[in-house]
Amino acid sequence: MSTPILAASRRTRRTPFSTRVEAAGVKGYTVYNHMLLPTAFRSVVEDYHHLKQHVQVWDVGCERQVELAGPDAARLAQLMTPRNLGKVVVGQCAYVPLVDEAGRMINDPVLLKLAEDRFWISVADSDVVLWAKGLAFGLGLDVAVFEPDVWPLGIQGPRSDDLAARIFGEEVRAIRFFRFAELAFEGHDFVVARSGWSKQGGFEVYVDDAEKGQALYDALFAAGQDLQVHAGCPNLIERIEGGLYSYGNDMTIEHNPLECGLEKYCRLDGDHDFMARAALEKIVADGGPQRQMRGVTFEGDDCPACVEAWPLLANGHVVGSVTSAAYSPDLSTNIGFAMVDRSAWDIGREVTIETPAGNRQGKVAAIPFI
Ligand code: THG
Repeated sequence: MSTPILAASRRTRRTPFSTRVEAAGVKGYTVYNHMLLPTAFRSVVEDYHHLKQHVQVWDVGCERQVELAGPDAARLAQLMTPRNLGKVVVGQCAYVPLVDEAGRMINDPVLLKLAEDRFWISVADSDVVLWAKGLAFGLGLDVAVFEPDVWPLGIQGPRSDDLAARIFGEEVRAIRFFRFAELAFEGHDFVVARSGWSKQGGFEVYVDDAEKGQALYDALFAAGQDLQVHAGCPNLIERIEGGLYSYGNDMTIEHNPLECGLEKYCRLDGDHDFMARAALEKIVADGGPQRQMRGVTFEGDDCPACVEAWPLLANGHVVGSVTSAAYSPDLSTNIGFAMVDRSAWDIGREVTIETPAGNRQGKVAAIPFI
């Protein structure tokens, strides 16, 4: 059987960094927000060890921004999420489930409050800009909704503070988790946030000028030689260990945020006005979610990639499905995420997973694994 290739075209949009990523030896791409996202450089396992020890520069330009600007920007942002945005201040990021009127997950972005009347919604893989434009028009809101040319560039790993300080100065170290500051590099101000899709620490630079961003990319590599800086990307193993969910893989529009373990970001108290309120209140009144995201650990050889959900069984009955999985070198076991029915979701419950490489015995586990 031959491995099919994914053909590129204008629709699989490149980023200002794609040429550099290819020069660094990218081994594969996936498509995210109609844009290229690297999946491995040396190998997923080598990248994993390197990410946990050193520092990597990530082309996450596919984390597109949906900008809301104007007098009704704050009102529209709040309508889209059950998280109470009332306490979010300018200069702050917030992880916000976006949920529709039926309680369905639309996306799980990071929101940046740039000004009282201006936000960036840094989206996962679904077309939030179209939904937001429809809401703004349908409700007659006074707000501009568009996708600006902004490409996040990640600096991730335990040495990311040291590398970022060489480029942006020592003040970058003072940025707190999920806060951002505007810092200059070669005379251009970049939004620099302490955030990113790994648990190894780091920053995301919101590049709003392609040429300046390319100069920044090159400077990071030049400055980080002795730190063993390497091109990297979100790592499948590390993100499962750390409990970072992937919209489209682990959760979709078929799920509500309470099933996804995102209740911490859903406030039903408070008087903030969001469109999913009645739907989420009904789920709670009816006894809460009937299935929920869990970890699973399972034995056997390194598991194959989970490109289709795998059935999860308890006592011979299907009680859920595994949506992401990988072998964890640091935990010496296979780990994954699964949506599991209430009847089998207790931690430690013995389960069977039907992988394409055969059935595996495993256990329901808590998230995060590390
Ligand atoms: N950075 C930016 N945009 C993004 C992502 C990102 N868009 C797509 C995707 N990632 C969105 N998903 C997530 C999921 C988790 C987190 C960030 C984005 C995350 N969560 C923190 C954690 O789990 O530790 C919790 C944050 C909090 O409690 O507020 O960082 O990575 N720009």
